[in-house]
Amino acid sequence: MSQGTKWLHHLSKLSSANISSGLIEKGQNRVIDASLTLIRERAKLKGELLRALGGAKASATLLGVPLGHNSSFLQGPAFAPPRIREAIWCGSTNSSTEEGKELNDPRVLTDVGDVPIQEIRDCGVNDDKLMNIISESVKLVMEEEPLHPLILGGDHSISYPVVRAVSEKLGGPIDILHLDAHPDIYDAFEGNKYSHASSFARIMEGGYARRLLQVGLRSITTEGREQGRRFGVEQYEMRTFSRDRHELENLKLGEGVKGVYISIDVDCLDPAFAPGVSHIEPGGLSFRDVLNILHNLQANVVAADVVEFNPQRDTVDGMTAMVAAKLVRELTAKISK
Ligand SMILES: [Mn+2]
Repeated sequence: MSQGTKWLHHLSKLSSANISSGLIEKGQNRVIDASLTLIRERAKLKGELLRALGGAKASATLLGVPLGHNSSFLQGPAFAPPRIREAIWCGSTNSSTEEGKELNDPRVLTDVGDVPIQEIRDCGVNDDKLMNIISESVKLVMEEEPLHPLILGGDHSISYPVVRAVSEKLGGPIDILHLDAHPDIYDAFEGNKYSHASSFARIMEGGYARRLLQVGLRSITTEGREQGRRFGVEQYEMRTFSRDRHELENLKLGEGVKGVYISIDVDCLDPAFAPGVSHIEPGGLSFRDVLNILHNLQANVVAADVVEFNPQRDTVDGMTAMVAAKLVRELTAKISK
């Protein structure tokens, strides 16, 4: 039983004990306010410092969203953000990206911490509200020039509230490059509209994306293909990757829209490169395939996420944490200007 389900059990006991829902809701709202205040003030401080330093048009800003309960299988991605941060700054490597950006320059990379997902859920807050809190947190980062959100997941359900916030804040749809073994486009998976397997259905229904390119697919059902056609998704499957490679390694996105969002599910990679994921799916991209796609992409990348790293399935030496961290490092290079 998950932490959240346990609480719901307590909650039904409390309501049978005649504790008013008003009392519970008031307390929840105070916790939510306090949580958003910390993110708002950290973003404000980082924004002030970067504007005082000058010279940065866009700075990648880490925001962790440690949420794992919308996964249909394992919940380990809730523990990923601190492991990814640790790996970003691991002494075994230096602080340069491949094309020479310096990560220890705060104008390139900064951090506003995590949305306290588990603490908020511990207070019995439901998923409708939780998704709004995630969106609100992303908007708080975007309020502060030159901060651009770089989200550390979490399971893939978080991409829906994040993309919604980015699109609403920019005032129009964006183009999305989505790297994943799965299309995550079920109408509702196992009855959960917020499932990590349904986030891109919510994104497309909401009109937050003009183009959605899905790359790395190799676990796709009939419904996944039908939903893809219904929403006009450009689905690139691994079985034709050798044919599509040239096109995918020379993408130009975002013309005529507000910007480009990149969502990377770590399981887009072949499990040989990234074993620490919940859904092991052989036949995936190599790490260099992903870097070629990212490095050659011509686009104004306004925000991104790295999701579905599951530390509970990683090797003992944390190999997938380093892989997720390098994805974050190279996305930082893409976002920062
Ligand atoms: Mn996936």
